[in-house]
Amino acid sequence: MHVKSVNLETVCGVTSVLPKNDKIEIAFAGKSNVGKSSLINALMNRKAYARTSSQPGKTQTINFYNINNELYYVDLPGYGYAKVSMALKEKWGKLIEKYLRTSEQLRIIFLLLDIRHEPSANDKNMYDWIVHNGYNPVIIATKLDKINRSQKDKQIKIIRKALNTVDGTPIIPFSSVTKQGRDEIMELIEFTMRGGFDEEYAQSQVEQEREMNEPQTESIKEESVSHEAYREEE
Ligand SMILES: Nc1nc2c(ncn2[C@@H]2O[C@H](COP(=O)(O)OP(=O)(O)OP(=O)(O)O)[C@@H](O)[C@H]2O)c(=O)[nH]1
Ligand SMILES: [Mg+2]
Repeated sequence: MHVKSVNLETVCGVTSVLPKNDKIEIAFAGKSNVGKSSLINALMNRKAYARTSSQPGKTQTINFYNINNELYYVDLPGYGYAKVSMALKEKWGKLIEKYLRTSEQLRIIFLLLDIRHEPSANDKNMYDWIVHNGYNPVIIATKLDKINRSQKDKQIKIIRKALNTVDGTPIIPFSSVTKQGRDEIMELIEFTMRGGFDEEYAQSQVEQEREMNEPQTESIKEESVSHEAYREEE
């Protein structure tokens, strides 16, 4: 998708009325400071259109970014922000939940997790909520640039285990610094815009996961097969 226009169209605080949009919505959920606004900037090809901060609790409203008049990216306030009073936390929680429950255009909820850390109880609750409410869960493991390449698979396994992910849950490692993972996320968004985050996609994820868990010799065999195919094409 070529990004032609972006517009922060609606900003909702705890007392606002949520918009009734007529284009599909894609929401970004996750703990405060995990990188939701940074990911949205990367997807919009903008450096700082969505406000980011090294201080947790930057996004305190639900922000609807209209992209090309085709869809919305919905930036949610982060949960687990310690410096906010219990009363305000509760209000934010209610606002987020109200949005997730009542939006008629919401197609995917991306759940963002820091690739370096084991998911928290809040992350687990969010993941379970997504699954139980019939959404296809998609996890984005952020800040990939902060770990060594050799640690990646191990961290993904830790996340899978802690969340007890259902079959077909993709975990896409992403870095807003190197933009690694951006194309894969974009592909998924385009797939959703065409109307289908369907069984076929879920199945391809199950297969990918299985391949990852297969002993090394298998993947070497596969590599040589694809090499063959490549040669034939030449
Ligand atoms: N190294 C690195 N830093 C990142 C990455 N993504 C986000 N950050 C940094 O992490 C901090 C928080 O990023 P935000 O995008 O504001 O996080 P958020 O999830 O929107 O946070 P809230 O609005 O508080 O909920 C900022 O200092 C970002 O620059 C990443 O992939 N790699
Ligand atoms: Mg933010």
